[in-house]
Amino acid sequence: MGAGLVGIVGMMAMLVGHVMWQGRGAQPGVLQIEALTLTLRSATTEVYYGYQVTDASGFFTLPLGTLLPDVYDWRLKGPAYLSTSSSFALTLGGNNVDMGLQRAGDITGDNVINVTDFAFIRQSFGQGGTSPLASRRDKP
Ligand SMILES: [Ca+2]
Repeated sequence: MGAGLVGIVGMMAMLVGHVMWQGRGAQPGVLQIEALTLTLRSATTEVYYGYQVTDASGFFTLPLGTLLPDVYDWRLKGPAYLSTSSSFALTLGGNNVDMGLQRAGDITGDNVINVTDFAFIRQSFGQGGTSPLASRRDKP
């Protein structure tokens, strides 16, 4: 590997995202550790990054490989949360993007909170911390 290529590899882009999971307590806190999926899309490129995990402070770090500097739309979805989206200008090196509050309540994962989600939450009411997602897994 030539010295020039080493320099280019060293300048790959990295995304450091930050979110706040609604209803999961303050940061840092173990309840802020949660999975998410992320899609980045520019005018010419779309990349899906499945299953990233935030740390106790709501941060996740994602090496972006060969993505080139451009303006990218992002869409983030947690397992029981409404999706959020916005855009940022990607540069080589580190890119800090605050992706904000992730609103809870989408138990079914269809990106809508409605009576079906409420039915799953109702099944878990008073069960001492059992996740509504656990109730959902028991159903077809
Ligand atoms: Ca839903």
